[in-house]
Amino acid sequence: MRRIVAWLGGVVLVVGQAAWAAQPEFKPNYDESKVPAYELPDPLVTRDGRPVADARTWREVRRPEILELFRTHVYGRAPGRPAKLTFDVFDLDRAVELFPATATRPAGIAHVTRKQVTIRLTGQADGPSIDLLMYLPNLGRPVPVFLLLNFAGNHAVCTDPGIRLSRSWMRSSYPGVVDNRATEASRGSAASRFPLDQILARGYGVVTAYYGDIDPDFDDGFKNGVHGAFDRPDAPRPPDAWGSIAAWAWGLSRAMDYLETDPDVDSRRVAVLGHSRLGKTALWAGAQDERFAMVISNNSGCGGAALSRRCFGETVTRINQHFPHWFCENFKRYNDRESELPVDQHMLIALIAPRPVYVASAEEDRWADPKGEFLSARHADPVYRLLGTDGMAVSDMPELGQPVMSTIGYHIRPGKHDLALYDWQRYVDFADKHLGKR
Ligand code: GTR
Repeated sequence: MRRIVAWLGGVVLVVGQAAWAAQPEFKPNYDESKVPAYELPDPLVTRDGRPVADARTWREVRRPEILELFRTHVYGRAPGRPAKLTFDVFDLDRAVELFPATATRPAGIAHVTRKQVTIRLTGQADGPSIDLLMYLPNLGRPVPVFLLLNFAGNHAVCTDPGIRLSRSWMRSSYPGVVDNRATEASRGSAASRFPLDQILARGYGVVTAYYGDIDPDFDDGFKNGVHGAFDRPDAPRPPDAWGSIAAWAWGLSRAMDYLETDPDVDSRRVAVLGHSRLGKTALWAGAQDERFAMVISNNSGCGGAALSRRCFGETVTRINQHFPHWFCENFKRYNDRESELPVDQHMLIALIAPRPVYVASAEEDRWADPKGEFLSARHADPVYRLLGTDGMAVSDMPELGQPVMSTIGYHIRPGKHDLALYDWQRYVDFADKHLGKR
């Protein structure tokens, strides 16, 4: 674990695992004229220089090649589906009164289904597990859902006392968290990010899990969480071993393993979504796991939708220094050498093609580089078009509050880094358009 120990005239001294290192204080660039000139790797040219001119070459050669590059150089390599995965539905209530009826609310939405499921990753009661919380509209048929990890525990998404209080490690700075454990006082603390009534009234379910169930978000040398359970303790950690983002993404695939078994869910219409570091996670999960029919990145920034080569706001160096556990060790080779990366983040978006993908930015979230987020969506367009979709309908960044709803969707809204009601409303519009007819 690195710790800041002293400031000396703009130089931060940090204690690393083995040695002292001096790093200059990080000053983000927010000046468009100082963005370095850069050339992006072409998603439609193979590593050995062959053009990719048809869907088959994309599918059989270039897509696997790009996936492998992201595994090796950026996020690291996760194991597959564990052999002994089990699902325990420990709560099912088909008449939860989350939303008392009002004159304006559509009939039938007052009572919804709440379901909670423990996914045991090693099949053993004392092994790592993920608790899923599900709210589903009672429509008498399997419903499409939004699947997202949350930052503060399932019990934080609304005040429903039926939600199991998380027992996992949690950041003590969160409301109602004491000594890194949730208390009753933390119920509903993240409700603004979960406008459940609006989403369910439009016919979609919400499925969520606490990301710390999968891997606690601090640098512990990969001892806790799923790394501790699935890595070989005796072998040295390879430079392409999975970091925390890869672990969280892997956890989303395990949630999908469960959803495929649930008759209340239309598992062919699952949109995976995430905010910020969990937006990076949703993109990587959706890129790898084609069971996700739609992928949504909310303010995901560096290592998510934003192009690394622009070095605007948060950079590869800064993210690797500040969050040394998020990516694989190899990614650190590209600190201040973004131009040497064999990929950039437009290729992550391209891996999702031809499935609908939506990238969203916030005007004041300059740290995440809104323009870089737009551009990577834009530069995935040739792959989407090669695969027969309309790609991204615009070439220039749209104005605030002017959502683009082509197969590659995008918006930038006024305001701060957050998952806001406006964002959710656009995601439901996008799902109506692109998932509705399946
Ligand atoms: C920041 C980090 C971003 C973003 C954000 C979040 O500190 O620099 O990359 O992930 O956290 O997840 O809220």
